Amino acid sequence: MLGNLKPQAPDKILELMALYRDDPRADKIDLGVGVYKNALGVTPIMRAVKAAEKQLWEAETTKSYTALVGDQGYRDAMAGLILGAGFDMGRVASAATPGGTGAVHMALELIKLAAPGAKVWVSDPTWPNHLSILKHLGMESTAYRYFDDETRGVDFDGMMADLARVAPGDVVLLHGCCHNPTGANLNPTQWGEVAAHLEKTGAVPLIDLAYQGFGDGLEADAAATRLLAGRLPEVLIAASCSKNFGIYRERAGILLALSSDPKAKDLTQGTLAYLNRQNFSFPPDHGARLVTMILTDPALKADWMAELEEVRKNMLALREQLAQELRRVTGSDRFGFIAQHRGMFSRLGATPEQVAALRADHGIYMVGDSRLNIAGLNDKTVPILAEAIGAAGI
Ligand code: PLP
Ligand code: TYF
Repeated sequence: MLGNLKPQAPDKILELMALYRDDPRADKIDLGVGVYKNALGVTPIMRAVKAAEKQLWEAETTKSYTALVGDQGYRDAMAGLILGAGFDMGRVASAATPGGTGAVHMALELIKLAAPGAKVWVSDPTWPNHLSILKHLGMESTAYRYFDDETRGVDFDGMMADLARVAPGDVVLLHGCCHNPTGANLNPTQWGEVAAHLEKTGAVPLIDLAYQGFGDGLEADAAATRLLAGRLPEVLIAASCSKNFGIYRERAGILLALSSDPKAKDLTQGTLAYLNRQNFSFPPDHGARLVTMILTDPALKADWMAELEEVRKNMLALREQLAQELRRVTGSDRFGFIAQHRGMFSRLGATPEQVAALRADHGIYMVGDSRLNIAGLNDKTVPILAEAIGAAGI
C-alpha cells in the first residue's frame, strides 16, 4: 500500500533551511524562512512569554482536555486583539487551531462544507501553503494580480480588474497586513475600495493575519481586518500567534468566522467544533494559554507590547538602512521600495539565476522568488548584502 504513494513536492522554503544549515561557510547569511531573529541571529523567547510560562507552571493543576474549539478565554482575548474592544462579539464564531496554518486549513474546510463549489481567489503571488492546502482539499482557486514587478508595489488596477470577475459566494483570500512573500500592501483607501467591491459583489473575504504587530503596529495592522469585519456580513479570519508572540512551535492560531445572523453564527460555531473533531480533536493549549495570560494581565500585556514594538522598529530600521546602502551602492533610488514595504519580507525582483548567484558567491540565502527576510539581517550584514546585490547586477 504505502509503496504506491507518489512523492510530494517539497516545501521550497523548508528545503532552503536545510541547504543553509549544511553550508560550511562561517559568514553565510540566512534570509530564508520567515522567523524573526534579533541582531545576534537568535529567535528569542519573549519576556512576557517566559514570565507567563513560569506562572503557569506554578498555577496549572491539570492537563485534562479543554473544549473542542479551545478555551473560551483564549477565543475572547484573541477576538478582542484582532477585532478591537468595541466589536459586536455576538457575530463571532471561533475555534482555536494548531497555528495560523491550521486556521487557514479549517477556514477552507468550512467554506467547502458551506459552499461546495466556491472558488477561492488568491493573490499572485501568495504564501505557497495557501495554494498547496487548496489543492490538497480539491478546491478551485484562481489568481488575481497583486504585485507590480516594475514598482515592486501593489498592482492595484490589475487586482481590481481581476476581482471584477468574482461571483457572489466566491471567497477572496487577502493578507490582512505584511503580505507574504512580497512585503507590498494596500493603503487604507485601497482597502476601502476592496471592501466596497466585496460588499457589492457578495464575495466573502478570508483574511490571513499572520503578522499583526510586525508592520505599522498592533492596531494599524488590524485596521483592514476591522474595516472588512465592520462592513461585510460574512468574514473569515485566520490568525496566527506564531510571530507576534514568538511561539512558533507551540502552534497557536485561531479561526474567527463572522456572520450577521444569529442562526448562522450558531451553526458555524457547531460546525467549527465538528471540523476540529474530525481533524485533530482538541487543539493545542499551551501556547494559547500563554497568549490568554498575556492578553488578560495588564503588566504582562504592556511588556509584550513593548517588546513587540522593539521587534517591529528593529525591522523598520533594517529596511531604512538597506534602502540607504543600496542607494549608495547602485547610485539610484530603485530599491527605495524596501523602506516602503512592511513586515518581515520584501520581494527584491531578482531572477532565479541572480538569487542562485547570491547563494553560490556570497553565502546569502533567500527564497528563489527573491523574497528576503529582513529580520535575518543586522547592521553589519546590511552593507554586505547591498554590495552583493550590486555585484550580482540586480
Ligand atoms: N499565513 C502566512 C501568510 C504566513 O506567512 C504564516 C507563517 O508562518 C502563516 C499563515 C501561519 O503560520 P503558523 O502556522 O506557523 O502559525
Ligand atoms: O513563509 C514563511 O517563511 C513562514 C514560515 O511550510 C513557514 O510563513 C514557511 C514554510 C512553511 C511553514 C511556515
